[in-house]
Amino acid sequence: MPGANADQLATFCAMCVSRCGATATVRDGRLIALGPDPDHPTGRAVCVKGKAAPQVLEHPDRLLHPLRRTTPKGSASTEWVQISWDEALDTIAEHLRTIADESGPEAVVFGSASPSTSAISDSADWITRLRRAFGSPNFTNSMELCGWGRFLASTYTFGAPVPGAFMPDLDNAGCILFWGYNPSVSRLVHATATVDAVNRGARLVVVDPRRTGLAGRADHWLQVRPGTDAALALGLIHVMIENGWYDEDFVRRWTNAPLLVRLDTGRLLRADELPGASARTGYVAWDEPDARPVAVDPATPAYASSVSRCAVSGTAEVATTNGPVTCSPVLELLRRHCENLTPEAAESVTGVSAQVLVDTARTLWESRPVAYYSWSGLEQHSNTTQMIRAVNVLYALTGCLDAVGGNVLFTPVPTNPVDGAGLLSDAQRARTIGVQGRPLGPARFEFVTGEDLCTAALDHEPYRARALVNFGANLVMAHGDSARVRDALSSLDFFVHADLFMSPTAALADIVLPVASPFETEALRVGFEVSQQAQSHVQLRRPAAPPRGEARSDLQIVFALAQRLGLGEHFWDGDIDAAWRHQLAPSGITLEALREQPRGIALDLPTRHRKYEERGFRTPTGLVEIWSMELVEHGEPALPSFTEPALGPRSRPDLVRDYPLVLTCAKSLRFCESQHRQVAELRRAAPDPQVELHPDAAQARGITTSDWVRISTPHGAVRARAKLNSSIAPGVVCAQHGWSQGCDELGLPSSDPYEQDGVNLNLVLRQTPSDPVSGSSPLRSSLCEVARL
Ligand SMILES: Nc1nc2c(c(=O)[nH]1)N[C@H]1C(S)=C(S)[C@@H](COP(=O)(O)OP(=O)(O)OC[C@H]3O[C@@H](n4cnc5c(=O)[nH]c(N)nc54)[C@H](O)[C@@H]3O)O[C@H]1N2
Ligand SMILES: Nc1nc2c(c(=O)[nH]1)N[C@H]1C(S)=C(S)[C@@H](COP(=O)(O)OP(=O)(O)OC[C@H]3O[C@@H](n4cnc5c(=O)[nH]c(N)nc54)[C@H](O)[C@@H]3O)O[C@H]1N2
Ligand code: SF4
Ligand SMILES: [Mo]
Repeated sequence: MPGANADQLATFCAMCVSRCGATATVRDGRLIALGPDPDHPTGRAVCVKGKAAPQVLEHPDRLLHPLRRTTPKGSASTEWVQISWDEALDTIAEHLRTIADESGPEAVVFGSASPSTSAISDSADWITRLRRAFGSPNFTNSMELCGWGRFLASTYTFGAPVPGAFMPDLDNAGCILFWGYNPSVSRLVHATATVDAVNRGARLVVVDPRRTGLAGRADHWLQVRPGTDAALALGLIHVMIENGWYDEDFVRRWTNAPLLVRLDTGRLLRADELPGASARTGYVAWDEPDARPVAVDPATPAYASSVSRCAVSGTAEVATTNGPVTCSPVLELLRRHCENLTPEAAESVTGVSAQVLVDTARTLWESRPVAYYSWSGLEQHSNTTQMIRAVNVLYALTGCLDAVGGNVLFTPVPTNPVDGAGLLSDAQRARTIGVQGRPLGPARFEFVTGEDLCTAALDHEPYRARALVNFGANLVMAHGDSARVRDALSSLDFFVHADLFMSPTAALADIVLPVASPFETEALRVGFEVSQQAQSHVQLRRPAAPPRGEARSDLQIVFALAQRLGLGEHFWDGDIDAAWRHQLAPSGITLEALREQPRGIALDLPTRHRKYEERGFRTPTGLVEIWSMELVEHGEPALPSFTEPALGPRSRPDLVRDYPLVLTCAKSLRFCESQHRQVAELRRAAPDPQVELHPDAAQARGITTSDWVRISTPHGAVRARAKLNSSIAPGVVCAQHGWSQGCDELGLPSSDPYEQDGVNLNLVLRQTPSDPVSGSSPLRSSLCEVARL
């Protein structure tokens, strides 16, 4: 019990993407407990990790002072000496300036932990601002593993991040579709809202190789073979088109379905290719009543009435300035593209029964509006971009985007952007590492993949990455081939790492900075994302306890570093309050008001739906791009396409004899990614890494529950404990990444992340063969064998 003299402080937990509204119990300057705050829009519950926040904060392993390495990298043991903040900041600034002078600011890569697994969301925009003010286009934060599909890949279909920014309107959905997403583990606030929705009668569809969490409550659980999700989506699209289970008005008016494609070039036929029409803009469709091609321009008011008469099926010969060409509307080509993926054919590829597939397509149609979310299950594959495109096109057919109960861009609180978009020149942006190899990939948006970071550091391609300024990211544990990541980080001239704990990545740094826990710092949160109510909420989180040792918030570090680098003019000369005032100005909410109301202030913002009706979609055609010209221009398929996962049983039959099982992975309930294993309260119930496998697969190998087993891939072997799960297919196993930390209180030693037969899964996975568009790594469908130890 909190006991006497305890104060209750309204706050929110920033430890993961859920960002749960919470009540902190504080006594004698210590955080004693964290509980839910039901009056907060995300405050219905806190999870085990949130409840253990005091133990994370007060853990004896917290970093308390800035440290400088005294032993060379690569030596048997690493030693550190405590230094002052002044010395740390001066040393950092001096190294960064020297490297920028010698090699250009792009030689300095910035990095951070993912905002979904850490409190970096408090300061992410400011870290980006610092990077841009410094002049570097290079930022690494696992974008290709965590956010590509939700945010950036979807821009090639919708011109906007769906479902990353267009969030599922769970309160009003008729049908909720979770595809490779398990919010019961990963985003508590979505899990509670989904249970409410199901209780009020919403239908639920879950696509997951395991029957986890909410799948147990689903109307349809689609047990997909890992990495074959694109085939499943195309199979669903097949059924939807064949049965007319799609929103014809939306598809005609707001997707490029009626536009004609030249079958000879695979390009959309342009209006200026029609004879005698050199000045015309736009594209061409086939007017059905008049049986002739017509120029149509999605940017004009006449477009809607023209395309309402136009064909979305068939083939026609069209006279162009270069002679006749055979053309078909996009929807016809999509239909043909999916023709062979009958429910039965899709079943043979994906393992999802034909009947379940048809029933699911019917539910999606009959229970609209559909709200969906996809996440890690679709992110970490060699064919991620096509998978995402397939699900995006499927979603487009429902016509539910930005509709009540669909995926909605909730109205944000108006603020001044602070990520410094204008501070980086186009010339510098063009230097992003990886942009030449994958021009449509994360590098286009200033994100450097793990693979490209290693190549730049080790092989100096496209140029040498010489320094890393890293806020948290545990790169060694996050990426496939941990040993290569270690070698890459060790090869840097200078590496500064800011963290709460010494991680395997931090251990490779030259300087380590102690970061304050989110419960020890002030942070401004504008919008809690998941609903209009949540998105209207602004909160200035107050510290529940003073920072331990000399720890500082990431924000304070960013502002201090900016001063030392001579960039103070972009950082209000180090005055964080002034910066926040600038950010908040358009909202009308003052810092003083927020400080007085720790639970936060909600604006009364109306939700506006179907905003595309005002300004179209931000794609090249202004329409939802079922047919993507941008992808075609870069040699990628115009329609979403299925390819077998590169390390799967059908692509690599040569490996199947020794590695007959498909290996995927999933997050742990009690830990975020590579963190939190040092906390006894969390570790006690999950002391060892697990691998889930079907009882038949276990029996065939003489494995019983809780046995230690060896997971072997072509790259080595790691250990885990067997967990029998009859809801996973017999040929599939699901492991956990992120294990290396010890827990002194429980007498559990830490484990060397580079040691064979250790517990770091990513040691035996690889960053390649990666997705051709994004560079996403095949962490979720590769081959393995499991044997009893
Ligand atoms: N095999 C496999 N690999 C994966 C994944 C997978 O599912 N399977 N998932 C991938 C995904 S989705 C992601 S996001 C990455 C995760 O990789 P990371 O983004 O590196 O996340 P974590 O492993 O949680 O490590 C976060 C680090 O940041 C520190 N930290 C926590 N809070 C803060 C803070 O507020 N400030 C600072 N400065 N530091 C902080 C922690 O102590 C820890 O050292 O891993 C990826 N790797
Ligand atoms: N407790 C906890 N919460 C977290 C995190 C954490 O580590 N722990 N990490 C945070 C971060 S960084 C992220 S990115 C999010 C991720 O949140 P989620 O995406 O929910 O994370 P996972 O559980 O890794 O993956 C979701 C599901 O994908 C399934 N899956 C695996 N392979 C495939 C496949 O090939 N196809 C399909 N369709 N599904 C597949 C898994 O069985 C799993 O149930 O969670 C955030 N929240
Ligand atoms: S789900 Fe848990 S760790 Fe994540 S914000 Fe909520 S309480 Fe914190
Ligand atoms: Mo993530």
